[in-house]
Amino acid sequence: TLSSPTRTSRLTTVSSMASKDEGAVFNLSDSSLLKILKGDITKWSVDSSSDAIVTPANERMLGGGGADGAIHRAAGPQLRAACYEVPEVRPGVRCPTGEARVTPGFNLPASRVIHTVGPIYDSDVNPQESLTNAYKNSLRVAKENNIKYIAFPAISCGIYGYPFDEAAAIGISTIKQFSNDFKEVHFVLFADDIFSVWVNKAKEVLQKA
Ligand code: AR6
Repeated sequence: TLSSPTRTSRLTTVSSMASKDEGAVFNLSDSSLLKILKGDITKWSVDSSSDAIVTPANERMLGGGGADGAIHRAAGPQLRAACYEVPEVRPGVRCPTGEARVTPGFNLPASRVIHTVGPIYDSDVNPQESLTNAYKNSLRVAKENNIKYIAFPAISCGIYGYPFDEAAAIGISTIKQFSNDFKEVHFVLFADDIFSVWVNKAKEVLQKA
């Protein structure tokens, strides 16, 4: 659950959702849930140490603005130092677009941070494929690290300019495809508009829990 002093985050099923509610739960498979929450991903925590948050990074992987900047600030300078240690695959590139890398979470409530790089919508040759790969590879790295609870932001939907509805379709359907290895996959979304797009897409693609 989210623990933020300034927000109340109540989970509810879609059937009883009212405007004051801030979360929705869906079945991904017989044994895994999707939770769509509104809030700040830097505050995300669950009652398990097999957990990770995903940061929407850039190829350099040394921090930036948006959610990635907030995650670096909350994790503390050790996160940047750990990123710096990730080997470059070519000059200035630690994590190519669509790939993922893992570090500890340091001062974050989450144990690990999975760094992934979504496409810049207007310049990527195949943004659909790159965004799908960012989700797939984040889940693959999570699985390799025995993570059972993972929280995603809306990758590429800020500075990188991906249209929300298309990004929600890719995010939710890719997660559904790879959900068997996880107990819960969460989306933690900052803004009302993105949150409603995601809940509506999940209603289209998934069964409510
Ligand atoms: N918690 C949850 N979501 C957030 C938070 C937060 N604390 N802060 C912002 N968002 P963006 P991108 C939302 O721009 O488009 C960075 O400079 C935000 O409203 O963070 O993938 C990186 O270093 C939006 O819906 O990521 C890269 O250079 C979503 O998170 C570049 O931005 C993603 O927006 C990546 O751009």
